Parts: sequence; structure tokens; C-alpha cells
Amino acid sequence: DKHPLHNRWTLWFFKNDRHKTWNENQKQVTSFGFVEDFWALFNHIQPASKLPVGCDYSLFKEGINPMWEDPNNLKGGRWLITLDKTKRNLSMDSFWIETLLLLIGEGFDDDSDEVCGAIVQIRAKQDKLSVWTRTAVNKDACTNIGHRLKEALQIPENIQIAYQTHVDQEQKSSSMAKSTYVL
Ligand code: M7G
Repeated sequence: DKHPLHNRWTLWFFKNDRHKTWNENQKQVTSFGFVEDFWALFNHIQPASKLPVGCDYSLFKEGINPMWEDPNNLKGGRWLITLDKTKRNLSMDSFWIETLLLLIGEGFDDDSDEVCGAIVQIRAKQDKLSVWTRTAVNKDACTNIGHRLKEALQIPENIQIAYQTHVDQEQKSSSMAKSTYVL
């Protein structure tokens, strides 16, 4: 018998096609609810580090779109980890799998319900990994989730990670949205 996960999850793939809108470029790949199906999928797809620049993978709870506009994300935000290009091959794939296992394994104690999903983005300047949470004003939950993420990825204490709300991200005038929390 297969081993059920606590939640069902959907993998999304974003490919930057300039002739389409951002929404149209966001495609659902598949959904799964069992450990075995997760590994079958993960072992079947390109590692994040091999994706072309401009692509994203997103893994979100089934029913939550990886978009600010989803009702589950409207009041939320993200923990963001940036990786410069030289680290892509070294860390990106291990960071991504550790993040996925944290998500599907509900590794955030009582705050797993606050987690909506995670995204890995391959970009020319620096790659990005983020974990999206539901309620940005929930400082305790956000902080706990950030700590768990740092721990799972073995990010050294002296390297800071920042949390930004989606509202600040949407309304940003410069390239960087302000940070609501820093760990
Ligand atoms: P990005 O892909 O997160 O980062 O956002 P990048 O600048 O490193 O490529 C790029 C652009 O995609 C944003 O400025 C928005 O125009 C659009 N975009 C990103 N997200 C996450 C959303 C979203 O959730 N909803 C909508 N409508 N557009 C988005």
C-alpha cells in the first residue's frame, strides 16, 4: 500500500513566454497525495538547476494557485533565499529537495497550516527559493517557519533571510520589496 501524505500537493511549471501573460505561463503539471507518487514525479522531472533561465517550479497545496491573487495568498508573504549563479549547481537542487520534503512532511510543527507552498526560480542574476505563508501578520508562525527552513537548509546563523509580504512585493517601486521579518 502507498503511504498517504497529510495534504495533496500540485506541481506547477512557469515558462517565460513573452507572447503570453504571466498567468498563461503558469501551468499545472500534476497533483499527488502519496509519498511514492511524489518520488516518481520528482525523479522524472528535470532538476531545478537544469531549467532554462526564466523558469520556475512551484509546489503548492492542491487548490492554492501559486499567485498573489489566490485568496489563500492575499494576506500572505514569503521567506526568500537568493542564490548567486556560482551556487546554482552546488546548492540549488539540495535546497529545493529539502524544502519539498519539509513541505510534504509537514515539518513546521503546528504552523504547517500556515504554509501555502514553495517556489524555485532560475534567473540570470540570482536564483531564488521561497516559501509562501498564508498570514503575514502572524509573526510567531512566520518566524517559526523561517527558523525551520533555515535549519533544514543548514543556512549558517550569520546569513540572513528575509520575509516580504505579497502586497509589498506587488506594490514595489524599486527592485526590492521591504522586509517585514529578518532571521
Ligand atoms: P518574479 O518571477 O517573481 O521575479 O516576478 P523576477 O523579477 O525575478 O522574474 C516577475 C514578474 O512576474 C512580477 O513583476 C509580476 O509582473 C509577475 N508576477 C510574479 N508573481 C509572483 C505574480 C503573481 O502572483 N501574480 C501576478 N499577477 N503576477 C505576478
